[in-house]
Amino acid sequence: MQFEQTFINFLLHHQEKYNRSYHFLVLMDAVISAAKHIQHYYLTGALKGNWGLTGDVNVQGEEVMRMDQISHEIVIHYLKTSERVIHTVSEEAEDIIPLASDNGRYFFYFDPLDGSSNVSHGLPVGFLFGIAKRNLEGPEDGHLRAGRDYIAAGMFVIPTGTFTLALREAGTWRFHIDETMNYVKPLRMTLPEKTKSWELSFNESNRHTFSEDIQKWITENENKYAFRYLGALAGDFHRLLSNGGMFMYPAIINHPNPKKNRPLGKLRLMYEASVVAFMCREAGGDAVDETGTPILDLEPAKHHQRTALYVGSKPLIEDITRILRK
Ligand code: FDP
Repeated sequence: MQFEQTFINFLLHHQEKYNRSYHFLVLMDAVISAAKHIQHYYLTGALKGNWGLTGDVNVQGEEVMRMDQISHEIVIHYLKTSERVIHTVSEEAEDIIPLASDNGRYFFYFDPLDGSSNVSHGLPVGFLFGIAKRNLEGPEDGHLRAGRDYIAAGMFVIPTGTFTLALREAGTWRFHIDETMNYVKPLRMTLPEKTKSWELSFNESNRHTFSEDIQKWITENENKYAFRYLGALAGDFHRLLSNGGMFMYPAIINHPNPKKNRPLGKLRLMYEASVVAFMCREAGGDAVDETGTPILDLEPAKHHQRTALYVGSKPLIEDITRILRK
């Protein structure tokens, strides 16, 4: 028989080694429980009718999917029972949700089920989250944290059973779900330096809506790398962490219908871009926005703020940053 180290055992040792409190363990136990529940509902979704729409439209004007709603409720339930979260931001809720406002220790920013175009097909989607800690030295004002202040960020790729967690200054680690529904076998992820496996990932159908400089960069570089696009950030970023290269969701500024321009890009700063930027930095990579500013330095003014995103291997991010800062 072969046994692998479990995620909780890995984390216990991590907390012990760095002389950290048990509070983070309590929170991560809640996160794992939530992910397993989402996984279950997603796997049985086709049979139970969970892959469809609720009939409601959310604040962003998008049709709400049953799985979005179920996943949001699951995560909120477990965050509440952890009693460790001061407030949380969910992609599925218009307002910031206060939880353990007085005694909480963390801020939790999440997208419970990212990659909606994959849901009705049962293809990979993601549960992404970023965690920041309250000010322990003085009064806490509850301001929204920039990615550089996260202490951890992670993602579950559902239903593939993979979980990746980055811990501040302690690396990015990947786990796989086993037959007992435990996440096991920590593997440290480092972006490969060799360019042979690098891939480019972006929505090709948007290409002519990008800035001229970005279009030119793509034309000059596309033949050097393979091209992959799943349409769900967690899945695309999962490949990137193993193979290297760059995922991008640039600003849309040249759409033939100007009403469809998205000068701030599409992805959300707090629970999408900062999450993958944090994981990428811990794996040796980098991430910038449309102005070439590091994603992790962006201070959120609003909790659902959008940003353009270029994330991946350092040499490619440095190259694209030169173009973006021109
Ligand atoms: P989706 O809107 O399908 O939920 O969160 C936004 C996101 O998914 C990302 O997961 C994904 O990378 C991107 O949008 C896909 O957008 P396009 O369909 O415009 O390519």
